[in-house]
Amino acid sequence: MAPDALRRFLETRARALGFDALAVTRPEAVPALPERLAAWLAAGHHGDMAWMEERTGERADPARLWPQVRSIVMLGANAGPDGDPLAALSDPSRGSIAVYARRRDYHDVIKGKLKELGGAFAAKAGAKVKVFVDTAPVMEKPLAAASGLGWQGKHSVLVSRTFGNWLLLGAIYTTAALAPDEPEGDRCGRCRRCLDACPTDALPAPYRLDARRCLAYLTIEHAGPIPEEFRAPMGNRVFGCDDCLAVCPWNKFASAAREARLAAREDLAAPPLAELARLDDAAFRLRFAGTPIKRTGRDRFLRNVLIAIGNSGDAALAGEVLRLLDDASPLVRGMAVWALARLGRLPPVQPDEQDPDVLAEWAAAKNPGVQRASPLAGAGRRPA
Ligand code: B12
Ligand code: SF4
Ligand code: SF4
Repeated sequence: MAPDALRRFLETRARALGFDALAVTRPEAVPALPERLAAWLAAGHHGDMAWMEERTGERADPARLWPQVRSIVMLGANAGPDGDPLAALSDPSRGSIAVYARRRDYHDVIKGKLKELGGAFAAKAGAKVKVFVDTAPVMEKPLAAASGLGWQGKHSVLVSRTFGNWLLLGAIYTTAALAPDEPEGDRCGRCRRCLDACPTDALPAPYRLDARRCLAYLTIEHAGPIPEEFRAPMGNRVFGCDDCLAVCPWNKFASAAREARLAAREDLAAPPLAELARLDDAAFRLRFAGTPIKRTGRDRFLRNVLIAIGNSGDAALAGEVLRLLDDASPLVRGMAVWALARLGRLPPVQPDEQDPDVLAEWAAAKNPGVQRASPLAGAGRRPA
């Protein structure tokens, strides 16, 4: 089949499968990637995402991941919100969940579609394909930018002129030779709204994200207690963060997700914190089945919920927290101590606690004047 006809075939199939954007690039399109990834890792900006340190050669160079790859088809699925994505932040009695997580897990949805598209394309083109979404050692944003799907904004996320900040990405590597599209130029100009909107100064400079300070990382990827300096700025964000995305002026052309399987679940827009604090393991799995939230596990999620309750200023929520002082998870017990202290409801008697991290929370709660050493003191802060 002629390359033009193959391209048309891809576009038609992709659209029918629910993808909203498609463009093609070459594996060697971004020669600066190994250097940029190495600099990010050397600065420690990946925090404890040790998996980012593995297979860096393959991540930064598609031809090392798969020597036969000749073209890369980048795909975008619009997951745009149908209202103000930050609305939940103004109600401290409720949890705020990132837009991408208020729906079915995009990994499952997009992976299925990519396999179907890739399979049909392979058969038509007589070529081989490999499909990736998120978890493989592939740098999806710079490849998408090179293909012209958008550009990497100063917050590092891909911004599209049509879909704003809300495209989720997937990639098809193929042995077929397809004509590459033109990259999209950077349209950020002098704007710096995303840098200024970040509640934790996680963007120390344009195009540089220090994940250790990012609430998306701290609430989703980070396994242990959240360092104290980030707990108050977290507000009621219980899973992920959209602040830098939501303030971008390019969202003015964005629309709500059209693909039914990526439609937002109403009950995940702003769930009451009191309800979330009552989730045991089984109830957590039932409530978040099929969503990205399920993957953090109940204990990490409750950690976030307790911080949000501590920040709510609502002493009526203290009863929900008191029960959790003897939860089986030290992570949950520790944040229960912090939340109660912040609400001014810490009981005078400390339970028979043995865990060193929880004991440290008790000590800090009883001696609020004593400054705790931050594992990140000064890390990635924007110069004043
Ligand atoms: C690790 C990861 C995270 C980490 C680190 C984020 C990061 N910025 O790297 C954490 C957990 C913090 C995270 C958060 C989020 N993530 Co994430 N994440 C990834 C993942 C798995 C890898 C990203 C990566 O390679 N990082 C390494 C760094 C070095 O690469 P980079 O960000 O492209 O960095 C570039 C800049 O530093 C740039 N650079 C350096 N200097 C200069 C100078 C100039 C002038 C320029 C132009 C560039 C430049 O060069 C680097 C390479 O291009 C991708 C999926 C994938 N496999 O690609 C999803 C992915 C990036 N995440 C995604 C999403 C949706 C999010 C969140 C919005 C989720 C949320 N709402 O909570 C937030 C956004 C936070 C933010 N501002 O980035 C989407 C983004 C979709 C899009 N439109 O871009 C992706 C692509 C997943 C997907 N398949 O859709 N994520
Ligand atoms: S908010 Fe401004 S600087 Fe940030 S990505 Fe959007 S246009 Fe670029
Ligand atoms: S996701 Fe939130 S915390 Fe992370 S860089 Fe964006 S605004 Fe900052």
